Amino acid sequence: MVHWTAEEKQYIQGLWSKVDVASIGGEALATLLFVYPWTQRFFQDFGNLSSYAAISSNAKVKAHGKKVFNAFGEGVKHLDNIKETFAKLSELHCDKLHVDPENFRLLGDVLITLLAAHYGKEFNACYHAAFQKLVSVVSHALAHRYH
Ligand code: HEG
Repeated sequence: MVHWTAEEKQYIQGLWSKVDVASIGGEALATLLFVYPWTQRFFQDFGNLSSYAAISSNAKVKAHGKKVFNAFGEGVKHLDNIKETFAKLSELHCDKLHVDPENFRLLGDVLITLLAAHYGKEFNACYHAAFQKLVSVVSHALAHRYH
């Protein structure tokens, strides 16, 4: 099981409590779809994804980004239980959706970039390391069905 120090928990849960999940979630998914356009293949029924303007104003992208990062927030709440928290979602993404687990890592990196952009100096090396560990553990849990 992953061990979290009290400081890591504080960095992660403290910062996440301030995050506007709908906003950063929509932004993160939009960035993923724009910067790594091959990820668009999972969202072919989302309509117009032809430019950054189209992607970032797309209501389906916003709604899905919010959904994804609300689920991510469950992981933040249950740091000592991440594998179990994402067990059902791992089944969905691996068995049904066949999402390449590399994409979880990419989305995690996008999230960290956005947190750094939003929180500036507050998102220092300690926050960065704690969130890097978190996105890695969440990606691993989501990919668990592939292992
Ligand atoms: Mg996934 C559905 C969470 C990364 C593609 N994703 C979902 C759902 C959740 C979720 C909560 C809805 C499940 C349901 O309807 O029961 N996704 C989730 C997390 C993360 C993630 C927590 C990573 C942090 N997802 C992810 C990535 C891709 C992807 C990287 C593809 C690039 N997700 C995906 C697709 C669906 C979901 C295609 C189904 C969308 C639909 O309902 O049409």
